[in-house]
Amino acid sequence: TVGKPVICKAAIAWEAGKPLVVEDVEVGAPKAHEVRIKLAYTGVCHTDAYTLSGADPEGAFPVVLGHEGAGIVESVGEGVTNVKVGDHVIALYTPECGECKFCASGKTNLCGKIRATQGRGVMPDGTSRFKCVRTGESLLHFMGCSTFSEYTVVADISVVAVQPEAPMDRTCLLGCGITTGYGAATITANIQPGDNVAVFGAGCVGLSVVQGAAAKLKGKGRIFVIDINDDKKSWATKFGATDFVNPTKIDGKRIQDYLVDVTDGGFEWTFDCTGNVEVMRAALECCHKGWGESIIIGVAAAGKEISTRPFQLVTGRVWRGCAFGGVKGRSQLPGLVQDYLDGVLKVDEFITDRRGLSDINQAFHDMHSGLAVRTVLDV
Ligand code: NAD
Ligand code: AHE
Ligand code: ZN
Ligand code: ZN
Repeated sequence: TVGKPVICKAAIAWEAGKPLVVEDVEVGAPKAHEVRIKLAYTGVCHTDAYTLSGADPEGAFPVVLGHEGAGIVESVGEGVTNVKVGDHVIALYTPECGECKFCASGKTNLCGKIRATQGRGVMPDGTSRFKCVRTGESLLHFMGCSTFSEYTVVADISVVAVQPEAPMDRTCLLGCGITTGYGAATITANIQPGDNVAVFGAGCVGLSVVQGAAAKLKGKGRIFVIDINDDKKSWATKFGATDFVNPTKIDGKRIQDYLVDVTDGGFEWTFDCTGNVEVMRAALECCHKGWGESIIIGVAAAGKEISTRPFQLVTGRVWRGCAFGGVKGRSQLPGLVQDYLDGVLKVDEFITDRRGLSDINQAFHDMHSGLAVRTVLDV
């Protein structure tokens, strides 16, 4: 197939708010500095649902969604040196070129090299590698990954080779949810033993923050999980939370006031893993006066804005955020895969269901109903 298009199945999002349709697509051959991946497995992240819902200001249709995928390199374009045919790889929605202003700064994982084209749903040369066989229409890429397809094409800086002994039905989840939360706790934040931590939202991302925070606290300090779904209590405990609060069951008190009261002043670290701007405010306002930091991970809908009294910051609280946990994909993801192989990082425990690509709409349904932490799709 090298140098030729392949025809395969992909789940196409034709319109915002409509179910995906699994049908034949043509996936073009990789051009210079591009890599075609035969995907093995993909997770379904809340951000896929967010963009599908129409709430993403960058969302455009028709598109092949998905950004939490692992697979095998099927072919490479001219000039690709970082991966070769047969490598087991994870797609990176946060690429790492190593050369742009962002990468060279050493201060951030937000590579800028292809961000503009990625946001427009096209490859770095401004064109798409996806075409619908039935209609002949060109389809957009998503977050530089498009993993809801048997084959995809990504930029070479958007892919990392990982240990082939690591099972891809697990490592796909390192493509977003687990890395995002674990990285936020272990790389973006500077959690010390004895600190108190609050995690709002116990999905894959929030539970991964809990896992990372527990690793940093080494048994000293508390980890509160705040979720409106009581079923998440046992999940939170499993990953190391010490306390669980359902904010709808605290006698009408504001959650931030309740939490400040029960922690003698609030938290050293709080994390929003919901995408709800009211929750983000509460997460900031339950930080400890003088030093508490709140980290926004959740993605909010178009038009939503955060607010608080500036006094909250004047009195020493810090508001920040991160993408992909602050993790540099090509430099740091193999290390996380090794942690998984060494039994240090829990991954299997996040998988609540396994399905085929043809069942993808059920995976979205189970996410919205609160049943799923992660459904892994066998692509
Ligand atoms: P998820 O749907 O699996 O989990 C969200 C959890 O939040 C659920 O348990 C839900 O019950 C809970 N929740 C919803 N509203 C709440 C509220 N008002 N108070 C408390 N809990 C509430 O989602 P996920 O895949 O874990 O993703 C979480 C968020 O992180 C999403 O907004 C997603 O788009 C975002 N995200 C951001 C990044 C990043 O790099 N910044 C990466 C991945 C995901
Ligand atoms: N497109 C949205 C923002 C979406 C967003 O914030 N995406 C996160 C990753 S979510 C993964 O599940 C991210 O990486 N952001 C940094 C970036 O450069 O996109 C919007 O509001 O326009
Ligand atoms: Zn994601
Ligand atoms: Zn870069």
